[in-house]
Amino acid sequence: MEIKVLKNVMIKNNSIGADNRAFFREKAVLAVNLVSSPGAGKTTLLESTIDKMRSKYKVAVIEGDLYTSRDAERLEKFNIQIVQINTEGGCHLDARMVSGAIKEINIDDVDVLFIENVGNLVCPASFDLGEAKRILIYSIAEGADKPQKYSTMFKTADVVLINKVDLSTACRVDVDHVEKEIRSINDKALVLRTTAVDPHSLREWMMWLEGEIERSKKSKD
Ligand SMILES: Nc1nc2c(ncn2[C@@H]2O[C@H](COP(=O)(O)OP(=O)(O)O)[C@@H](O)[C@H]2O)c(=O)[nH]1
Ligand SMILES: [Mg+2]
Repeated sequence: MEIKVLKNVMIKNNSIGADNRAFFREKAVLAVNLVSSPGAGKTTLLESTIDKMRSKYKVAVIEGDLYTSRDAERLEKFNIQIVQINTEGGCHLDARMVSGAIKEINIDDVDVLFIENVGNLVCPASFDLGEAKRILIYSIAEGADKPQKYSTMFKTADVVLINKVDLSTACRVDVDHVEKEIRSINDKALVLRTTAVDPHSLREWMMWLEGEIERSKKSKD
């Protein structure tokens, strides 16, 4: 019985996720779902990324958190559209929450929509939000064994950013080894190394992102 209930929840989620995806396509908006453990660097990456791109592209953000609007407050300085979702203890965003949030956004004024998911390396993997791309930020400070331990999350990512590489020596983590582990789980994902606090480290990430934004704009023509 329990299994059936769970199955129904997933079917419903996938159906709303498909509607969200169709909506984003129609509006030529690149929707990006940022997933990670708590503290891996999602908001920091957003701060550095938005700062670099906001003169060129129109950005909106959906912030997902159990409680508080702290991440949304960190992004207020950019003067962009931000919607906060508080899951009140829920460990992930779902497609219905995103569907509600996009009603609060003037989507005609958006090129790229970042969705910062709840920090959790398990649950968000199973919930399609209707995003075009799923970005997993994995911080090397979490330890080299986490990709294998939380492999579902790594399998569903389009891009894996190995973040906090500036801490590799202090954390005694061999970044080449970590990258090999990730590639052995998902050989299709783009794997990049970043230090989100250092905007200079984000060149490849920005190139990839801008390429995807341009692609999604063209798909409308
Ligand atoms: N040294 C270092 N610290 C980072 C990096 N990225 C994020 N941080 C720090 O990690 C902490 C958590 O980052 P935050 O962006 O809030 O993580 P989130 O919970 O995934 O949104 C903050 O103190 C950041 O300054 C990085 O690449 N290197
Ligand atoms: Mg955050």
